[in-house]
Amino acid sequence: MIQSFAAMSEGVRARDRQRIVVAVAHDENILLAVDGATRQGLAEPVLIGRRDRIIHLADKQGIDLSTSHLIDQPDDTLACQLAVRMAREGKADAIMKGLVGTAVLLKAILNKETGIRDRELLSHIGLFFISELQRALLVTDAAMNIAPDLEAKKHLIDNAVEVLQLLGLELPKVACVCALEQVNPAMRATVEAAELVRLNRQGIIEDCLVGGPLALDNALFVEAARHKGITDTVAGQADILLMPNIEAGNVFYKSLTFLCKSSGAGLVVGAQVPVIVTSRSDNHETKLNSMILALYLAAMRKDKY
Ligand code: COD
Repeated sequence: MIQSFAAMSEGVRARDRQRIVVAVAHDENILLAVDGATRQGLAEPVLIGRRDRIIHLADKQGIDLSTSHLIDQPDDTLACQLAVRMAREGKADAIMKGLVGTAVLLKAILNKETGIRDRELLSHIGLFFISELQRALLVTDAAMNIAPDLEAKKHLIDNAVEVLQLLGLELPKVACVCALEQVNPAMRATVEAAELVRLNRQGIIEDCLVGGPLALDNALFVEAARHKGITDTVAGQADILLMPNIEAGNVFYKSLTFLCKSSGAGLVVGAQVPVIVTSRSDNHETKLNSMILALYLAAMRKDKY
């Protein structure tokens, strides 16, 4: 399994330059992040948005746009639709959200006639390399599926497993994160966790080991699980944290990013190309990592399919 964003970046650089299309690109932070990726030889950017504003912001920051392709589209919704169309036509390998609400871009991606759905459900994954764990940790869903039911959770697991397999982990361990380790009918997440474990044992959820219900500490740390006498095969070894809902996923993602300063990336997966949906508050490193992860996954998918 690949062990860092630096290693992914090497992998991306070793291949033909891929295209990132930025929907609503007239934003200083986005242009700086894209410029970082371009200067590292990672991507060829297509910038869709207010052309005059993009040029003004680039001038202000000393950003060289000579290798970028600019498309003037002042309407945000149309800019998102164009980015999606480019991906559908094979003219873009990844999409990046610029100065536009996440839901506007996601709606363009989900559109039944003109969108780019690939798998049954699109979902958000956050990937972190955390030194205390000495392994990659994937968290889902922090930004797209608001209150996934059992069926949706099956798809969240499938999407997350595909990502870790593309990164080289054959049999990821999935922890269904809850507030405790026992099934409590008053806590829907614990009931669904037990059901997901059953579906995994029956072979309906494949290519991974599912455990739960597990509290966060027992999902991540062997010592914590041992201390409580938990025998779940995933306990202490989770590669994927399936969160009960978007609030839990989002709070955990942001705690890692802002409190722990972990090296992370965030993407929407399950579309024909990876979609980078970092928020304004994400730092430069998170934006760059997310581009690297998107391009690495796009390349691995091309090799696989
Ligand atoms: N994957 C595939 N299809 C989907 C998904 C999905 N994740 N979500 C909805 N669909 C399909 C539905 O089946 C339906 O056919 C169509 O899309 C419209 O469904 P709605 O009406 O439920 O969806 P929308 O368009 O109102 O909203 C979809 C969003 C993803 C925009 C919505 O779920 C949302 O706003 N999510 C939170 C996004 C957000 O604000 N994130 C920022 C927080 S960090």
